[in-house]
Amino acid sequence: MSPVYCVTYVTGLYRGWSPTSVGVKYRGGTLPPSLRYDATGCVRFFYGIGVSVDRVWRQVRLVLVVGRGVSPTGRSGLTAGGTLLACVFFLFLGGCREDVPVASGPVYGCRVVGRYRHDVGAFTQGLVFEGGFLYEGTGGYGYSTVRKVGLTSGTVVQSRKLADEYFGEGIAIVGDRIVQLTWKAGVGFVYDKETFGLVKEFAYAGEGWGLAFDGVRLIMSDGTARLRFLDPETFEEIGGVDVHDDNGPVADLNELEWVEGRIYANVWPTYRAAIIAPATGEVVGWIDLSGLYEPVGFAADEKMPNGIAYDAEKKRLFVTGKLWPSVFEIELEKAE
Ligand SMILES: [Ca+2]
Repeated sequence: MSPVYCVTYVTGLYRGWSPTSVGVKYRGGTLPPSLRYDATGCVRFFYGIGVSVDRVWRQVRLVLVVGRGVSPTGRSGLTAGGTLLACVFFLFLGGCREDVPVASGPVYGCRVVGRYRHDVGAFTQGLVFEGGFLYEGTGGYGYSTVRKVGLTSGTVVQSRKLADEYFGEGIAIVGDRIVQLTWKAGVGFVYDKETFGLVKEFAYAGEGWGLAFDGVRLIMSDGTARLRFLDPETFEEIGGVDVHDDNGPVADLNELEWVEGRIYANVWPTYRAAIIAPATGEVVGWIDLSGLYEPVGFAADEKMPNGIAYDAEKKRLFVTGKLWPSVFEIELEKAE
């Protein structure tokens, strides 16, 4: 069969795993100009190199697409039934942003002092440590969970799946409850920490990204340079701070952690975490997390670290990433 050259739209394949639209251009066949594949869409075989336009992340990517399917009618080409086995390899990932320019504050390196197993199916969007366990919020439409994980075993000892329409984001522990944001739904969830039973829902404006608790207030990021403070009982907005360094606003603040009076924030999509003074929003330092782990085959904007948890009792700092196989315990080193 002739090679099929695909121009693809791969929205959601690597962030949310939602059904993927694929536009196909091909040689000499009778296939329709596009197909939508999920569990039912199928071609018998195709491969190609195409451009993936990611409208969610506003990026353009060059991708190699390889697919093989089984036609229930025996016809070649696209069929309504059958199965599709497709692999999408991200060869070149364009449109990525430059790393955040750093002009203010010291830059800390990090030294790995521990490594623990992490579920490679966990698209980490929130990470908290308490009582020997990591609590994790994971994302992806149809895959989002809140879970409790043994640190040393990596075993998921408790888990609750979100409804398919929710993309789970940051989590925080407030007393005997776990609070979880969702990305675009404007809905947050409050669970009983012991039973994972749903206690209540709450609403907020805009997107939900990261979440942390400073002992008094919830701190919430939404992809901008603004951190909002929420009342942990009513979830009303009670303040906020604009995060900035010498270059101006520092946007795309993602997963958050409260560490000894500072807010640590993964900055998406970079290898750096900002250390933020909560009263002023000033970035007082950066953590260089590059080199911890380099996933192969991940979208360039999804392979960075995301997930910081702090063990306040033993003063241990844990970092992982979306779908990473490990959680790293790190110590900061003054690098510059
Ligand atoms: Ca965290």
